[in-house]
Amino acid sequence: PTARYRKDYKAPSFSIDTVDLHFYLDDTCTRVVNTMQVQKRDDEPDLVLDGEQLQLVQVTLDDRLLVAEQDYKVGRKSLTIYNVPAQFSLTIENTINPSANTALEGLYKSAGVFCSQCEAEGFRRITYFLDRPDVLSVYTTTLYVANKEEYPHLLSNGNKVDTGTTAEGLSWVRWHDPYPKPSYLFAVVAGDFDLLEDTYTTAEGRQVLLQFFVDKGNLNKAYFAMEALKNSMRWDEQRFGLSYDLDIYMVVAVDFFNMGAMENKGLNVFNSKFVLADEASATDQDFINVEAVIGHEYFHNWTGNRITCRDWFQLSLKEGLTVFREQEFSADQGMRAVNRIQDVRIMRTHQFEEDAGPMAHAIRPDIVVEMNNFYTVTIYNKGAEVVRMLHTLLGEQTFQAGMRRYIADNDGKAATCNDFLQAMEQASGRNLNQFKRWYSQAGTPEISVQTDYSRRQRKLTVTISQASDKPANAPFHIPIQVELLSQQGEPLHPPELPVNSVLELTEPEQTFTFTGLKEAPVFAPLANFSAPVKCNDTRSLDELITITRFAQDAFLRWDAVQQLYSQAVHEAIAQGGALTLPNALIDGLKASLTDGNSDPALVALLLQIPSEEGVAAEFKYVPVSAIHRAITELHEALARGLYTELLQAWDMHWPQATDKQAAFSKEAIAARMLCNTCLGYLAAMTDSEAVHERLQRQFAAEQSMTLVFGALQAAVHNQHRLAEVQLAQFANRWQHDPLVMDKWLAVQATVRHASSIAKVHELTEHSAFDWSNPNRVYALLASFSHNFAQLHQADGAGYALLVSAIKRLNTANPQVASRLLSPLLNWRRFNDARQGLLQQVLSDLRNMPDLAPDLFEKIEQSLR
Ligand code: HT7
Ligand code: ZN
Repeated sequence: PTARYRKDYKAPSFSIDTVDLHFYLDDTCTRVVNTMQVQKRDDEPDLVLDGEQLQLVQVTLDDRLLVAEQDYKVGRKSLTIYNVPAQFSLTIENTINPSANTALEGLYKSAGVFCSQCEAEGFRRITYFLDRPDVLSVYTTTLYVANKEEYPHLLSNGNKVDTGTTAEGLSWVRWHDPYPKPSYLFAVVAGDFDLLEDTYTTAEGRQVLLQFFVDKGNLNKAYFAMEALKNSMRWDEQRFGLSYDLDIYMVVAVDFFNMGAMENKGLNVFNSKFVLADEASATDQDFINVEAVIGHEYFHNWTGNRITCRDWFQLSLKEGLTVFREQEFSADQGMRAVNRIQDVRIMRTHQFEEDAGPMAHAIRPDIVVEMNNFYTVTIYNKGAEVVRMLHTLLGEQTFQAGMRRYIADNDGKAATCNDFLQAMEQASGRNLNQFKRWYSQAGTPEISVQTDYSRRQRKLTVTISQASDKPANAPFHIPIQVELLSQQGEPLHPPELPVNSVLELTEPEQTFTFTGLKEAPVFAPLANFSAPVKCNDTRSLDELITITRFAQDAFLRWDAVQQLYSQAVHEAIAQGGALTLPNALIDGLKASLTDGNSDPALVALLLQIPSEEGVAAEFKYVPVSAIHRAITELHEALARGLYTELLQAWDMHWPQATDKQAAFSKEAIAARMLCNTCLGYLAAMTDSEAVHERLQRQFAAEQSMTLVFGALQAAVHNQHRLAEVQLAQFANRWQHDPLVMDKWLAVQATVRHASSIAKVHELTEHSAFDWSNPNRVYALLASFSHNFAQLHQADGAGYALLVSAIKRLNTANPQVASRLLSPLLNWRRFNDARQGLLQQVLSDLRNMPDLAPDLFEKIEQSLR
């Protein structure tokens, strides 16, 4: 495998203006006939097309059948046509084997359905092409099948323009997409589905037909996704002024899919877990995820499809911006603070970890071996944080003006991150030169804050400095939104505090002064997590308690409690002794639990302690067992210390949690969050009859998977005596539903106990598990890979388990194998024994014959 560099970008030597594709669908030998109108753009004599795993049949140029070796050459991953004219028509005929395609990239056949996945570089597994995002073409696609009954739905991008039957009796359907698009947005699907239809009229008056294609018998599980789609369409018109641009929008839900969903123009393909949901089988979080992913793919229609990426190094241009839009959509649906806190947790546990490891990359990377390895939390989530910082710096109005400018200047084009920044600069009149470093520098800056109050001058001096974990980094432009509180918790607005409360840190160290303060205030930086940075916290217990009680911003309140947990954990680890929690924290949590007026969702989040993985991310050298012990103690200390209040809160919120009239209200969702959180602690009190009774009652709440699964998880994770029987009952009830059984697999893989390794082994043999389905593999093995202390067991048993799965998937599905590998890469952060074990397993993997490039790239980076 060879590396590609961003600096080497060269515009394509040819354009392909139209593509006329004919697919003669067959399980093992699908024939593809591809006619392209090609134009030369410079003086390059030969046309070199990408192609992988294709059987070439013949090539015709302007009606002349070309001769192999004389007119063209077939390489391992290319087709070169010699000495082409300035303008010509090229027809390529090739065959592919969809049934043998277990990598789920290109055209594959799984569970009776033909389905394609072309992003990032899958189109080259369908036909020879300039498979790069800056070649935009208008596609016409005709699908032929022998048996119409087996494949009543033949779908592709754009509008259906014709149907018919050939002289040989093949049924066909033709699609035409009028919008020029890159090959990665191309899609075909053929299968038998149930179809849910609706319409949406855009603000411009266009009537759009909305269609959801789902597995037979699942229609009633598609209504929520349909509503989510209509909500997304309306929201994008209202908040961004963007309307849909075709007369039809199709979504197909399939069970075999490597990622969440794919935004193919007019024909989204979704992993069924992000479409299918009903109350009995899906949790509230599943519903929230469906809404978010439906929104995300829809929003790509503008940010990704109408304006696409010039090259794959610019991936965050579409993904970071679209995640930002998706996050804002979800927030505007009503639980802004809860969403924000959850997004921050993802950043801190996963993105900070990636940025500190061997695969660290900037949101616009400079070097890539396997593009599939770059669909990362950095490109997506940190990319969204960078867009959010721009939003914070410019404000909603100016940001939207920048968006309008970006769209006006780049519609129908393949753009770069710099094009986006330029539009923002032009709309705001601001110089974003320093801000641009967020695009080119990897790593997580750490800010340190020092305050100095002068009573005589009534003045607060705040010195903020920034340091980077990557020594070569130049200082970042960091927006720091702050709150100033009096000792009694009142908000303070000294004249020097900008109206938007955002301080801009641009130097390695900067001083800010605030006057007119008659007592020392509490200074709370990073409200709303205004920048993806770490904060070296030296605040006193009293200050943190003041913030937890009085800060206006919910994130700040939550974060202060997280600080208190973190301090307790770090002290216990440092001293090797028992973990103790400040009384003020316990008292505050008791008050929140029993206060009928506080938002139960936020109370639930306050009670969410850091994960082992999250704590590990705070250490340069990770003390695995000590972290495991401290987190166990923290969980038990809260369970014991809050026992009465947890029971009281569960009882107080149970009626709302089970209110059938308001099942989907924010209030009911919040109540269920808190009931589940309470039970998650209470189940640690294994001798309590009161807990036993509530665990049973909640597990029996059959109408709500949120409650049933919440009870199951509480019992299983706390190894409560009800666990085995509940697991058996659950499996018995849901064995026919693979998406629900994924939860059953995942909950067992995440038990924080040594037995989980044997359990996962055992479950790989269970009928609910299937090595060929990514959802099953993620549910069992990816879940296990985040069970931190078990993965890193001192004897290496956790590594062995994961590595045998990776070996098995290396050739079958490299994308999935590569995702499982990530938690093993950062071996330098562990003790000598673990370092040895990890280096050994990584070298074993490296020596495998046919090592996939996806794995090669990560292993090389890790061992270098
Ligand atoms: N743009 C898509 C990214 C993607 C993908 C999706 C499904 C299977 C393989 C894939 N490779 C890349 C999804 C998105 O961000 O919306
Ligand atoms: Zn996306």
